Amino acid sequence: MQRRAFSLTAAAAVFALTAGVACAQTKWDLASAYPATNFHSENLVQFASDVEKATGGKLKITVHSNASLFKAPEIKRAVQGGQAQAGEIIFANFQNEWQIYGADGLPFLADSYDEAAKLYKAQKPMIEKKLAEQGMGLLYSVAWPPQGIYTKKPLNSAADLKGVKWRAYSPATSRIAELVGAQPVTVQAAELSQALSTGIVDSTMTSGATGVDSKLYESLKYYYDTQAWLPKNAVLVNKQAFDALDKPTQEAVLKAAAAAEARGTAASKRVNLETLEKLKANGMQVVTPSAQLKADLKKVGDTMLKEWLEKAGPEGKALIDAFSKP
Ligand code: PCA
Repeated sequence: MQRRAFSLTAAAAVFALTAGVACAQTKWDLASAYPATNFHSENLVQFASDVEKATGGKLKITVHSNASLFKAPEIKRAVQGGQAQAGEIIFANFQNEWQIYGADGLPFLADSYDEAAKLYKAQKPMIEKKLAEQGMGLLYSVAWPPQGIYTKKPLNSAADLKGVKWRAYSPATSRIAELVGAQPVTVQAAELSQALSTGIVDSTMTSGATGVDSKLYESLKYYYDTQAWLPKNAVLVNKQAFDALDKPTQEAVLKAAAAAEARGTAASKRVNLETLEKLKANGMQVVTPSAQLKADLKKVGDTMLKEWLEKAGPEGKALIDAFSKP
């Protein structure tokens, strides 16, 4: 009798233990650099909630937006080192590390949503391979809306940009400034409003989305809708953290990521239209660039593509060939 009671207790204990393991929750931190109300950030929160739901709470991802956990340029390294299990970066920030990361930050190489999607298709296998070598995986990627120029004064040609204090967020946006004779100052989105209000910068090239996020209409007057390129954000995962998940959880993450990529891309297109209207409603002049300004910027783009190809070597050529295939 006593023996039987013991074995029942033991069985209960084993059961409790297994159930405990099965219900154990894994917690991930996901670092992001843009404000909580930005469409990328909202998409991340939805992604996290989809994963939590699909896994019955087994994987809980906490999104830390607005560079609250790591600053934009630090996020990639943090994910690589496992200080954050996941994080959202903008590829164009890492062009100096590897030129292929910067391809979608080049002016007029891919300047519409369709072209951006095509460029992504060509970049993706190369980027996935590089990230794997760096101990990371690519969960999904979403393009920002097309990039235009914000200024205080009207722009008839690129010559009007001489000497302006130009806020850059990437090596390519700095290079544009150099080529037009502006003074580049690198400032990430989280500090953009402050840099403008303190007069550290008085122009930038970014999307309508960031224009609204950072209330650029409070300091700047014009938005030149140049639609020059659509840089991509990407959500990266630490490979070890991903590999530690059980198979069904991994599958749930990948499924939610695919949904987030499609949802985020649709949101980007919607936000592109909405934010230009919001800029106007807040008194900003949204202007179609003059033929001269367009021609000047096209020349900047041509120079930058040539420079990029020189630095990127055979890999760069392979990417452009894959992208240019009909
Ligand atoms: N907004 C981000 C990157 C591209 C964009 O549209 C920024 O300005 O930092």
